Amino acid sequence: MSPSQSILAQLLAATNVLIVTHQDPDFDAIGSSLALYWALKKQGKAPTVWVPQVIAENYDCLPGIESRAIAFPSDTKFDLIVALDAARKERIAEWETLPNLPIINIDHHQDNPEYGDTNHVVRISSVGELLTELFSDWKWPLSTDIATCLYAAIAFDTSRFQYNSVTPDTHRRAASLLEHNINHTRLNESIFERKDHHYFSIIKSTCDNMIVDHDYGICYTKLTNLPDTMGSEIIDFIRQQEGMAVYAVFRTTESGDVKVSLRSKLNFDVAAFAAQFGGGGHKMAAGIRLTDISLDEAITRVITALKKEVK
Ligand SMILES: [Mn+2]
Repeated sequence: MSPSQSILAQLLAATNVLIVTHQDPDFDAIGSSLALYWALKKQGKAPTVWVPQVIAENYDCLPGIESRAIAFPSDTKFDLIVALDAARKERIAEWETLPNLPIINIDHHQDNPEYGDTNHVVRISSVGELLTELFSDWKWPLSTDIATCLYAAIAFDTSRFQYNSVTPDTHRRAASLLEHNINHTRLNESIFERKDHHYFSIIKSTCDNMIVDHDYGICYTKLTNLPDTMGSEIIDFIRQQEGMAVYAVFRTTESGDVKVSLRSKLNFDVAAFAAQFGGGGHKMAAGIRLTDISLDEAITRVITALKKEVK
């Protein structure tokens, strides 16, 4: 049986389905979770989306966001867990709390070790796009709510359809979502254009600390107080600098670690590069976490290694 049909059979056999996603969830994580929530409800199931973290106000554009469980719903006896957009089991928010049940792992990170009991890991723009394909495979009808959540997930993970993960099928699937009377203009505005004063002060620090190395084609910056949810926004901001091969954002975390976000524009494989520091991700987008190191030491180590690789 294909993973798609096996997942369908398990979902149809279950009643109480627990939907989980990665820590510091983004619009692909939450949008996909809520899309599956609405789709399962349509099938007569009792799904629960568990997001044990504070999420920003602009997520209120996603229908069903208020129905998520914040505390673990320990009074429900679940049949099945579906993990969405979580590259590793340890990336699932509060994964130690999960009951011992079969896990269906639906993801699009190329370094996903297939930790689930059933795995559907596909190289595709977003989990939102992957679910759009699965629902169509299963002949599950869409609704405005489902389509809104899926569209938000795809628009976010492709940064409004600009990444090279976007294929003709991505647009065909997004088009099928637009058939369901969704307000994509308002959705995009809510996802991308509700920045506050704090955002612009971070942009200012980003510019003040930015190094553009034309000899190596490396552009990077450092930040000390960047909220986790803004990681991708800052790297997307600096990648607008022309003529670079690799972009990096170095930042300290609350626990004192240093997180490095990497993006590639030419053919440089940042996932392979990140692996030498224990990091991972996609060819064009990857990350590293370094412990017991200062921000400036981390920059020296990573940039020195990067210079050896890019040339
Ligand atoms: Mn994703």
